[in-house]
Amino acid sequence: MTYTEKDQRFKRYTVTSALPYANGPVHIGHLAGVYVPADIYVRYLRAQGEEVMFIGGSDEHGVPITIKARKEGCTPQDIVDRYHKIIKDSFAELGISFDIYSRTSSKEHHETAAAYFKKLYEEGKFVEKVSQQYYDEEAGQFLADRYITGTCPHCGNEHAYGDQCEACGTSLNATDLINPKSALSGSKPVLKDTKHWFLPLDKDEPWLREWILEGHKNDWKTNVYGQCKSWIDAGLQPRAVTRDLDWGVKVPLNDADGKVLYVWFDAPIGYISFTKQLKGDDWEKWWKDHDTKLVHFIGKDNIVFHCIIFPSMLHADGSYILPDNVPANEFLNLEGDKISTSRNWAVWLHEYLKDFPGKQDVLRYTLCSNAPETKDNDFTWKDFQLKNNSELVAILGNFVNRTLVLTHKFFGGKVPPRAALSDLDQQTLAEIASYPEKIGRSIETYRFREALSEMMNLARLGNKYLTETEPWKLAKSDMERTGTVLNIALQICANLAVLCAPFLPFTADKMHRIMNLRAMGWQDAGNGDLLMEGHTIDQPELLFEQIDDATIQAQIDKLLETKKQNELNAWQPNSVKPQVAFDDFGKVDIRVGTVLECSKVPKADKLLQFKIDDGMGGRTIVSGIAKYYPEPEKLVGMQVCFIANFEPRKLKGVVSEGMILSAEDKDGRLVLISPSQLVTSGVNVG
Ligand code: B3M
Ligand code: ZN
Repeated sequence: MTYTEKDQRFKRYTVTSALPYANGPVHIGHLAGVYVPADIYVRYLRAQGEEVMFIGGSDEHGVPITIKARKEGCTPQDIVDRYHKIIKDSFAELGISFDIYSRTSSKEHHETAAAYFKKLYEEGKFVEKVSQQYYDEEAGQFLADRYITGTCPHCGNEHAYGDQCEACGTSLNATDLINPKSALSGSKPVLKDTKHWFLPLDKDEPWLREWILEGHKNDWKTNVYGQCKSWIDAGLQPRAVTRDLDWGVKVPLNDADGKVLYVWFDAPIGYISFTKQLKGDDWEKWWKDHDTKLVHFIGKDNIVFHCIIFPSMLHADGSYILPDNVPANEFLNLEGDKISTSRNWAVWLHEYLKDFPGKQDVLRYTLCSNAPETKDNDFTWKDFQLKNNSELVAILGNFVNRTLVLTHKFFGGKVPPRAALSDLDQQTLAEIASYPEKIGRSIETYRFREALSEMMNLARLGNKYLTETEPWKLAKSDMERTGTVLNIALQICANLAVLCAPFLPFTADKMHRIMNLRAMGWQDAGNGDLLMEGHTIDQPELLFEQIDDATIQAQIDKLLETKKQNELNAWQPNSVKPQVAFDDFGKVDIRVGTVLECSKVPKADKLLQFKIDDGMGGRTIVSGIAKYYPEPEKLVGMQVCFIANFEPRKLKGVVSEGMILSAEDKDGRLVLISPSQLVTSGVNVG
């Protein structure tokens, strides 16, 4: 029984989650935005006894995958095979309970997507247009925008892409670039005619306006509704659904060699083709019956595709239902910075699972309680630790553990009988009854943070009840009353086992096991009689454990290392100083000398003191490179370059007669410059 009136109309639920690109692993941003809320939703519906299908899979087409393959010198298939496996396995380990997790490179998907296109083509639903696009004559192929680089007309960055300049953030057309160059061969691309098929979205505007702007004004999230409104108000344009590319679903027409379906045309059809793989001949009711509720879980960057373009594709076919809701989330940041696959600024799910074995629910909890439902949000490791230690351990874990330990201590692990009820007992039992609906309503309206915090409120209620009744003290004087209190506390535990399951499935399983609970549905919860008198409870085990500072610091250090690495990767040579005349250069007297002695300058961490054979009787030079040469005596015999006519300077009491030359590497390290062969001490450099 669902709680919102509207949902009573529906007999079954088709729930999809965005298909992640198989060009990298999944990170916490994907999880918080899409997969954790989707999984909570479907687990809840299943607990309600609803008929649900939860679809997931990898999006294995698109230009980023072909680019990655080129970079790594392997095939696109190699790339998607690698990441599909990592993604699929890590989702399974986190307990994301897909009914199917498939992939768009599968034969079934190619057939379904091609047939979908063919039907619309035959019914005249596309418009054909010839346009000019860049072509690489050496490589013999048309170039996707990302395969063209050139100078940005706005900021002069010489490495702008055909779709965007990453230096100034402007989005570009490939033809805007100055001096365009093909990333395939390096040659200058030429413009050439090419034919493509377009979905005439401009014609869809009237029904989209009515369906979304009027029909879903009140039930779609404001961020989703707002994006749709601004797209529609700006006027929709025909959209190409084919591309000149050799990786993807081939366009199923005779005159379409070298063309594939645009990745955003084929990927959402994946939801349908995976349904066919899962349900066989029975698939259609999941997509065509009007008593099926279709819900797409996505991130905000996918809103237009799921609210406007895919619905237009479904509408063009004519036999499909449209999504009832698209509860898109905003973005999750990491430690105050945008999550980025290319900058490796992320917490990767498969790495988390390795670093925190058995702690799937801690991540699920943190991501849900911090989910970017209405605005971008930040994940920090300190907050993760706090949520674990002060909420999961201190509230939920502590309540359940206290109750089970006391039951063992005073009643041998058997549920004690309930005697006369106090006002507080009655009030507490009445409150338990209100939770299934409170939590359920929030989940049904996609307010998962609120739902989770309600669930935790039930654990708080339990703690408060124990604090007020103090059964550990009661046991000294009134065993009957102690039994009543623990009976009620145990009922709360059993209710929590049911109500926490959508959020914390591993914990729920553990609680079921320890308390020997039968399988229960949502309707069973809210009841103060889940555990009968005399029912046996196994030995308690801790549900959660503290996460210490060192563990958290290790994760923070890993991110700091990434940050450092990114800075190094972004290194660029300094710009060249203003020109100098030959005569000016000639004023500097650079020579080669041989190190005779080298030692640390006392009381100066940074300085080394050199005695140099300069061919003129020797001299002393002090240089600030001690940090990079921890064993200065080893430099004896080495030849170095130095400025011989540098003004003498006193450094920490030592007079330095010149300056030794070194190169500063991009990480700030100083490296001595030495001639490539031995030369006579004192000769000039120039
Ligand atoms: N692969 C984009 C993304 O991962 C895309 C989603 C497809 S859903 C049909 O953001
Ligand atoms: Zn630019």
